[in-house]
Amino acid sequence: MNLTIQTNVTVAVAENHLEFNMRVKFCSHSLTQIIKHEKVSVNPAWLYMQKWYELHGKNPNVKWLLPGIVLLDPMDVVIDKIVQEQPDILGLGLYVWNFDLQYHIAREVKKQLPNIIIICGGPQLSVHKETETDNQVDFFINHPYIDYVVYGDGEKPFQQIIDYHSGLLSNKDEFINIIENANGLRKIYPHETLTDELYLSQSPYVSQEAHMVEVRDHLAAHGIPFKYQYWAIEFARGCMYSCTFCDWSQNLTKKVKRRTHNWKHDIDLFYRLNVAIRETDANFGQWPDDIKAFDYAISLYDPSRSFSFIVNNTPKLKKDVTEYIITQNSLVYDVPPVINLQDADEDVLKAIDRPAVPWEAIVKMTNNLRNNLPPEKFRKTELQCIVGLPGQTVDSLINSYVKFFELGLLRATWANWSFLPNSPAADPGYQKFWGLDIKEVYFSFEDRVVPDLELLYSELSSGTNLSDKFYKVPMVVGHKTMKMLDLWTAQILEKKWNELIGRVNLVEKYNSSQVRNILGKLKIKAIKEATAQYNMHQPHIDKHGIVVWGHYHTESKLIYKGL
Ligand code: B12
Ligand code: SF4
Repeated sequence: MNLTIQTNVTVAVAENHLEFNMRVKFCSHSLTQIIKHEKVSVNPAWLYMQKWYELHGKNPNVKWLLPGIVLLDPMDVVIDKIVQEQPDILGLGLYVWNFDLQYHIAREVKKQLPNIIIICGGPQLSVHKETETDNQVDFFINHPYIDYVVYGDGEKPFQQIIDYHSGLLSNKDEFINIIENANGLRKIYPHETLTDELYLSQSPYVSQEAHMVEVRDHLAAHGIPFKYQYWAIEFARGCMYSCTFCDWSQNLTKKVKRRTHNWKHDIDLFYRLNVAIRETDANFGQWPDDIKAFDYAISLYDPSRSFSFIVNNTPKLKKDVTEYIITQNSLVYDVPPVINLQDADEDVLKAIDRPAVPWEAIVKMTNNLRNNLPPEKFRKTELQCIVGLPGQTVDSLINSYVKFFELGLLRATWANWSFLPNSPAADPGYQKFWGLDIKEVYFSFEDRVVPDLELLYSELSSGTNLSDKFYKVPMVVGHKTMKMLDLWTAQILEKKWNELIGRVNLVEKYNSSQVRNILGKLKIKAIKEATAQYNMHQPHIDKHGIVVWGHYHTESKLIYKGL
């Protein structure tokens, strides 16, 4: 019996190899599932690569294997499954949250399939950079299992590499956006921004519906039902601004390129697929057509189905459009209104080169939201900010909380500043000016027992594979106006504030000077707690040069997910 199955499998693989002389696997690998978020974002890069290849590729016998969207299994299983699929080319997308895991996959797959061509692309790679501080000269010495790195737009270079290794491109003279591993040295090919009108005039989705159904059903069969699948959709690529913490388009261009095909066909397709969509755009709503697409999606919305189009990234300087989108998101889709601010302090906003929006415009928008939304929806409004930005202090954050309170808003989320190697802040002059302290920070996927903190630091820093338990993010953990202890204080203050607003209705009971007093008291408690934690972690941080971002409870030996 076993023998028969074995024989059939072998025959099937052999037939595939005859039919398809190039088997290509593309993995963007989101971590969302491991972190147990309910929503899983489906990165569309695989569809864009395939669509470009359909238009410009030379090999008619490419077999596109099922893309890796989410890490659905433990790492060894993920690797085994890729090896069993026997790809000729493996493309891996590297982001700040997964780069280490992607390197691990590449290394292990190459060991087992030595002839495979491994290509890495995505925003977390800066191998094309040639500044003296970037440490990229040795990239291929450190990562000998990678054959090519792609920077910037990936569609054309990916096609070129497939064609070259299919024997259908005689040389590499026309290569763009590629860095080749030339026996450990970097061979850097020129940069080009994608401007191909044919590609931009065609839907990247419509001709690939069958493959999308396959991926959707695969995710559903692996515990991600349709309603938790958020498929990313692109209307325009690029951002005209240069906020220093951000690396939109890997900072290679500030030009915005709009897709020109009829978006209605895309929306209809996602409606048929019955999955939610989200934009990949930086400033969705900048163009009147965006609003038409948003409204069209709303016209199709049926709360009993999984399709929706909740927009997150609104145009920075068009507050009327932002207000419209936030209002509709809340009224139609019943999600909390979200205002993306980064900070309320003008000096901080200047230090991060944020496009200037006068505070009065935020006040006006908030007043309109208050007037147009039912009170229970308005109360849920959330201000999205970043903690650890240059110019911030614990007191400046308290000022921001008070400013938010004066708007009638209590809920603020402060994301950490993930350090992105292609962001303007990566400039050595900027780093030096602000004294940025950048470290590899480890987050645990869940609260877990750690008998010995030193052992944990030592295992993580020596590269012991704990990737199913911890993930790593390079982060700004301090700078000249906010040291690491202040940053920890700020995060604990946030936690205490959230506990408080969950219990007490501050807006009804207090005025702003009373709220400032309350925050002052929370700050004293936060400093005490942060100092105790910091003192415990600091010797290990100093010894190993990394940080474990979790509150450690000495009695229970539990390390918590956050501070
Ligand atoms: C959707 C999205 C999310 C979702 C889902 C993320 C996820 N885990 O999957 C949510 C909202 C959860 C999210 C959160 C965060 N995100 Co986000 N997010 C995006 C967004 C808007 C769209 C991603 C996408 O689908 N892009 C579309 C594809 C086609 O573009 P692409 O991925 O860049 O791929 C192109 C090229 O890079 C290249 N390419 C990519 N991979 C490969 C592979 C190969 C082999 C080749 C040849 C080429 C290639 O070719 C593609 C086509 O040209 C991007 C911005 C953007 N427009 O890309 C930010 C972005 C990816 N996020 C970013 C960041 C920083 C974050 C956060 C860390 C923010 C924070 N501090 O909390 C968190 C981390 C979340 C986590 N731990 O998972 C950064 C990442 C930068 C980096 N160096 O990695 C981006 C670029 C935005 C930015 N500049 O700030 N994010
Ligand atoms: S944060 Fe937003 S506005 Fe600023 S550069 Fe990035 S995408 Fe553009």
